[in-house]
Amino acid sequence: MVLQRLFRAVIMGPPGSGKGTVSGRIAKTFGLEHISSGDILRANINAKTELGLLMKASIDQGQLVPDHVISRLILRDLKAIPQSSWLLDGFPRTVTQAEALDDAYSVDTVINLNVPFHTIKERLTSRWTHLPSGRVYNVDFNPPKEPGRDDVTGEPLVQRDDDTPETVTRRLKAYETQTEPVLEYYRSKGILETFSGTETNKIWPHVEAFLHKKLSVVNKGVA
Ligand code: G5P
Ligand code: MG
Repeated sequence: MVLQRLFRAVIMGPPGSGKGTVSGRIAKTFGLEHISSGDILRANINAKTELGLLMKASIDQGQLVPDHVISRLILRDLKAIPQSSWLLDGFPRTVTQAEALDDAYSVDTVINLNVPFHTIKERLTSRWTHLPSGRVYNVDFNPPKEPGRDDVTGEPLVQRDDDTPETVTRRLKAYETQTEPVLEYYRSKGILETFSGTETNKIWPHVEAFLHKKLSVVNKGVA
């Protein structure tokens, strides 16, 4: 679908709910630029930047990094792509971050993946990630063509340091206390759309149909 005006979306959901997986499909189908705060932070850790080294301990322990750090990072990246339609994955994660985003941009829609916590815990311990691209695999759900290697580059896959059972529990707790209030924030603005289920392949057709409808309205508004 060719967009006639810029479209700005956010995808939310607990750790492991499939934000990265669904974002990849949205980016491919609708041409939105996928910006993942977690991928950006991990790229900094991998490149051993000052910021990456400072944030690594919090991330490995399943805690959120400070609002001002992540807001500055993401808003700077968005400023660099003024002519792109985008999908933010993992940001905002607190009401303070949502307010910082609102001050700079008007968000068209927020997709919320509502997946039960017990489903998530199993997934994360069998996730493999290609760090440079953020592509994710799962031993059962979407295994790589060659074990341990990224399908596109052939480079090695790694397990994230924060995917241990203890850290996953802490990440889910942080989600409940700090991120769930953001759902209410967007619900009260009338732009939250929730998709519930336990399987990405069953959730995806609903997300796709919703975005087709939403984007055709956006395009009509311009025509
Ligand atoms: P991230 O990187 O944003 P999380 O914790 O929000 O991390 P995560 O873990 O990346 O989210 P996801 O993107 O929601 O999960 O899920 P995914 O990767 O697509 O899917 C998870 C696994 O399940 C994969 O292996 C996938 O293949 C598999 N899968 C998908 N669907 C199915 C299915 O239907 N069935 C099965 N069996 N498997 C499936 O943030 C990381 C850290 O960075 C910091 C924080 O410390 C955070 O903990 N951070 C921030 N801190 C403050 N503010 C922010 N805005 C921050 N952003 C990041
Ligand atoms: Mg992710």
